[in-house]
Amino acid sequence: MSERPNTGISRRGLLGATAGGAALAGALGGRLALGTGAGVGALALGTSAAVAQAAEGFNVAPGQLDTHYGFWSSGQTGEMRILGIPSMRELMRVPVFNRCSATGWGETNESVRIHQRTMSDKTKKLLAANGKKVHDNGDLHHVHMSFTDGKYDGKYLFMNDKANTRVARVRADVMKCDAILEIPNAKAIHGMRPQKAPLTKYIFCNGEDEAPLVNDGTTMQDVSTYVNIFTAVDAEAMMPAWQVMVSGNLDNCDADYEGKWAFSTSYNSEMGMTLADMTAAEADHVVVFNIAAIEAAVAAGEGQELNGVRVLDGRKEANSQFTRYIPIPNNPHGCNMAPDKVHLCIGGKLSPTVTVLDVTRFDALFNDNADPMTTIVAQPELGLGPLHTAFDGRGFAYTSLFLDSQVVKWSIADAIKAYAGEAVDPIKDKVDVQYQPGHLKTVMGETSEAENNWLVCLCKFSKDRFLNVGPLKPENDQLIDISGDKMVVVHDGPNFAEPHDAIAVAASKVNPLSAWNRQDPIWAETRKQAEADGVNLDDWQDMVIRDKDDPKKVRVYMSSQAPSFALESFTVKEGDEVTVIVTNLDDIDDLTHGFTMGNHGVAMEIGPLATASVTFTAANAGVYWYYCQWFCHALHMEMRGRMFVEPTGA
Ligand code: CUK
Ligand code: CUA
Ligand code: CA
Repeated sequence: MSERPNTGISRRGLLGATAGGAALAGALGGRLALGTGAGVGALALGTSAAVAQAAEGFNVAPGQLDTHYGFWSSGQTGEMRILGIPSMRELMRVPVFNRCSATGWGETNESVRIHQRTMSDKTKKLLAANGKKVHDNGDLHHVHMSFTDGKYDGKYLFMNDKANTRVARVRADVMKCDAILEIPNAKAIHGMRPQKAPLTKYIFCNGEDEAPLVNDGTTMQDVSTYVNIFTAVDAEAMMPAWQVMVSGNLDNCDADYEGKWAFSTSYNSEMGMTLADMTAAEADHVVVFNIAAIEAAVAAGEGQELNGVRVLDGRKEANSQFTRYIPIPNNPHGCNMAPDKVHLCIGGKLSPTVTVLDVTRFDALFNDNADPMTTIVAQPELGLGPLHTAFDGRGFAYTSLFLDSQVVKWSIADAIKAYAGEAVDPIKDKVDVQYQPGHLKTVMGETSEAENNWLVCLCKFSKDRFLNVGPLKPENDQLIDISGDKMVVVHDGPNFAEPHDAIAVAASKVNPLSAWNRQDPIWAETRKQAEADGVNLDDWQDMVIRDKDDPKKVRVYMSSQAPSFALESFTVKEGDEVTVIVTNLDDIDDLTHGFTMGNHGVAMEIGPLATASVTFTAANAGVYWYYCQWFCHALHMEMRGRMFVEPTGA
């Protein structure tokens, strides 16, 4: 292990030097006492023997496999990443909201259809006006797996795009995105969680940004017309199921283990438009959504229909049975349901506390109009900038302290005792992390099957932890051994912009295919077109077809078997709209081909037994080589052919 300082010596100095630290410290406005610093140094130091022992467990030798999948968000990169845990090796990148040069995602017809399938007409028009097929950026903060009975079921992964108000689904059998939904009415989907029980019927989606409900420019200067929208998306159909207007904005969310509630934090209960206004109140709140009441109202046709979605009014003044508001200090952020199925932990961010809510008391909020404060069972003071909380299977919680650059381990039971007046310290350990942690995740910790082995801590700053690569530095995803009494940081993992969140899933829950099923629905439309053209995609066949109705359109069908394409060449005319459809007939493990058309900006992946297609406009007359860009065979370089583009009028 290197001798990087792991003590608190330079931590506060570094903190002051960061943009994030400075901004937050400023926002704090001296409201907080620095009460937690003193005991930290003694708690934080793991012995080097413990480090060595823990590091041993994290080492996955060549040829050995990780015990867990990690599914990582990538923030503004827009993709989902798969890492192995505990090795922290990156295993795969799955493009979702981004344009991918390797796979052609965002450009292949299959991916463009997935992007466009559920877009509103207005969005399509906007995109057409921009001359763009899809938004090819995204800000992917949260990845979560589908549940059955509070456990991961290995079926889907869901993720948000804060930048373009979207949610997407990745099929866990092939690890490809199969649906992207742009959510109407809401703005900036941030917090996003699948329903945990009885199964994932809904994806709960927080709208973070306020806007007029009918956002057509007529009232945009009048903040009193702004609302925030909570959306439930039907997880199978990937269409909006219903929406609820709320007071205040929405940040992070989670759901309970009975399927009764969803809950969301709000940092802007003030409905402020400036930093000063957004931090003005001493307390903001958590909104509790009553799913049965909402479903009944939707079935009864209450509320209004807007852009194809039923919208109910759950704002405070509406006094509905849809929502309740629980006061939480102060600009809260994280929202994490414990695997004990009872306790919901809310990170205070500007407050040094985590507020613990007992969700079994939520019935009384709706049935008896109970005082919301009666649901609060603990409020331990843990340190500065508590953001997110993770859980193990032993009743311990682990909270990231952004400003302190630490993870604090605490006992939920002891925090409850302390809140009731007993003289117990809920804090069991603190460890320094490098630096400024956001989300942190235990293995299976957001399910009822939480494990006690690893904690992944996603740090926003890496600063001096890696070789300097210029002004833009990687983030630092750290692996922490939590199996003993003391937490031990055992691995630093540089990662590109910008993982916010991750989940860790036992390998036994995830069983992807090694080759595609030839009938896969992703290329169903391509298959339909092939049938209409009289082409059998399942054969070693090649065909060039000029569309009968639109003679500018040419479809080129070819299969591939290492090391050749069925077509050595094909001929089109200048300006033709050319669609190349390639089927990979190789079913050998890991035998992916590619199709790159020279000087046309076109490249795509064709996995074993997959069909993929891409459409482009043939450039000026001449010969253009296409080639397979995925190294597939000793004669891979020879896997190429020519496109002859004839001059117009030839
Ligand atoms: S948020 Cu980024 S650290 Cu988008 Cu879940 Cu808290
Ligand atoms: Cu096929 Cu390289
Ligand atoms: Ca606030």
